[in-house]
Amino acid sequence: MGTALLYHEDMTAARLLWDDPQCAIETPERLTAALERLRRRGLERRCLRLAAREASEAELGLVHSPEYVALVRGTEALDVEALRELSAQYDAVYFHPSTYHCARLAAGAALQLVDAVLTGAAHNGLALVRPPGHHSQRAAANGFCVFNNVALAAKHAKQSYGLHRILVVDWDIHHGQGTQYIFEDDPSVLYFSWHRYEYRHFWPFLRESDADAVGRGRGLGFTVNLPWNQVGMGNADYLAAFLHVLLPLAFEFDPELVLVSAGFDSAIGDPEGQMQATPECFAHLTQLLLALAGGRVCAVLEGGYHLESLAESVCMTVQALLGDPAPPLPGTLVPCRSALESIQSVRAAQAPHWASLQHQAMAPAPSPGASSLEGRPLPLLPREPAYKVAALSCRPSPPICTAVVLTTPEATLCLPPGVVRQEEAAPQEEAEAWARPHGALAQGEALTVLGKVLCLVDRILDGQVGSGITAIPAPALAATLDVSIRRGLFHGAQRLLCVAVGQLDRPPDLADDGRTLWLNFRDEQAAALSVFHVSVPLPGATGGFLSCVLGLVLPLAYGFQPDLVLVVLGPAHGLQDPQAALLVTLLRGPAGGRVLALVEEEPKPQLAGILARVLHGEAPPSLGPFSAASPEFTQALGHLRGQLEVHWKMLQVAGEAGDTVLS
Ligand code: X5A
Ligand code: ZN
Repeated sequence: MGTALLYHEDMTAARLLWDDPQCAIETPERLTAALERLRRRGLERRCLRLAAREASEAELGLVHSPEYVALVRGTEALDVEALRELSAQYDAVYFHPSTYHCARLAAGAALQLVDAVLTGAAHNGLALVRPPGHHSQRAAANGFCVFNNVALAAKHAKQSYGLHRILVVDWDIHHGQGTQYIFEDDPSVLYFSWHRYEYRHFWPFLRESDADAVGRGRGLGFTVNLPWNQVGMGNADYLAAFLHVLLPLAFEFDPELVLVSAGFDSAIGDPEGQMQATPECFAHLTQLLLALAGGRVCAVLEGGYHLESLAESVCMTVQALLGDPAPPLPGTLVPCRSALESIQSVRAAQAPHWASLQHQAMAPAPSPGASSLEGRPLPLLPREPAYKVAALSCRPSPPICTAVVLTTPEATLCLPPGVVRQEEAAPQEEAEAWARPHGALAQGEALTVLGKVLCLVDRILDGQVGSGITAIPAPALAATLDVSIRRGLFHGAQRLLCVAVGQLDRPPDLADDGRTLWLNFRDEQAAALSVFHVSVPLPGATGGFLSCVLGLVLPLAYGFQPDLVLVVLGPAHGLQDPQAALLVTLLRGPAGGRVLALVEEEPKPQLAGILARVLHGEAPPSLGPFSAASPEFTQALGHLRGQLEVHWKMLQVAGEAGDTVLS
């Protein structure tokens, strides 16, 4: 088990044999650069290496017409002049005598990757292939693509494994119109694509790339297009697209498999995309997708033409597939106006088809002066200097072990390898000093646990341990949390996010100075008591839980950029195990994986084990059938977001506040 990496050297054979500026960027070096970097980073040897095989003609027939396959087969025997003539019949395509072999290997690699993941030989994986696939259609090559590798993989998963719900995420910067055409009337394949569009002034200049193309017939609502109408989209824009468009629909869809058309021309430096997202962004996107489909994510390379940016982004994707924590996103995260307009338009176009977008009446956002919250400036990181592609340094991989503090024997928890027991503790006198204000911690087991927790907080902040879980006797939970927050701040955390679920009070004498952000889910009215103190009602339905997590918790968490996240499951937290697992999984993103979970050791001692596994990079289980949030809940949440979005820009879902009301 682990991450599969598919490749075959023969795929470097095809290359452009004549002068054609449009096609010149699709080179063999794209593959060698990516593979080289994976080797240099020690990532290749952590993967399960599989050699690609050729797809059979019968397999190609899952998507392509026999005549088209025969035509491509025929190119093996053509001379350069004939190749050039045939290529000219398609838009942005070149053929080489090796193209047929390469394209069959590319398709075969995608099929084999699906086989590896669906047979359980691997958890997830990446196929490094060329030619790419997502522009290819039933009987046409297009945009460097010959066979549609990802569409073939989806058809294969349906046909050979009987899957009913497959999500295709196309993060390449071009619209995969080929994939869209192949599945536009098929409700078993949800196709999401974002793409440079510029109001149809960018290749492939199609009307059907816009947000109002939503599929047809039974497939209505299963095509999701997010057109970018400006260049320069960055990490905040991509993240907002995932949190506010893709992920709500994806969780509602509940896929059995996720296929990624993983093009990296959407990354900074790419001559085609002209976007600004940094390589780390792809680690976050991958990590977010791993929360779906039990982590069965198959990424297949599409575009990506800036070799340095491509190589680095591929490494980030593989690291995330391997379960490593994602490096924090550089810079402040504020989506741009144009991105928000695009997000708003696709949400409006999809709202009739998805329960998770309904009743999202957007309360007019208060103008800064009208906000009930003080206009306190946010302690955000200074803007970082412009990203220098050439100056990327070799990053050592961080220590990623997860430590647990338990009073019960871990045998009952089936902890995976790599999860260690935290034995080291702060000296007794020190623990006593920190415990002093709290009677509940004065002695015995609670004090022993506290000594270990103090040490664990330090070790996470120092990077010696990736993350941790502590099971605490119920009477000591609130006090241990209070001390953990103080210890984190004392030990150098600049910003500490606390997500408290259940009846837990914010420590009363905690300064509201922007160093802590306190988010509490409890049986109460939604309320923003300050910019850094937010209370949300406990959602009953899975839909309500998801809109809280995707629409509120993660935008706040990513906007806050904490050094440490404390997740506390307290009295009457009401979360089912899969919900708790999902919350903890997703909170790894904003803090470089530095999460400390505090749970009550009773009544569910096995919860600590479940959380240990997800903190260690295992995929959370599915939430089960989707149930829509009540309109009242959605409205309360929307109101809260309206109050907070003036300060927390990642909450925004519309370009022009309040000018659209979805019903
Ligand atoms: C796979 C891919 C791009 C074609 C661009 C043509 N194709 N101008 O990125
Ligand atoms: Zn592309």
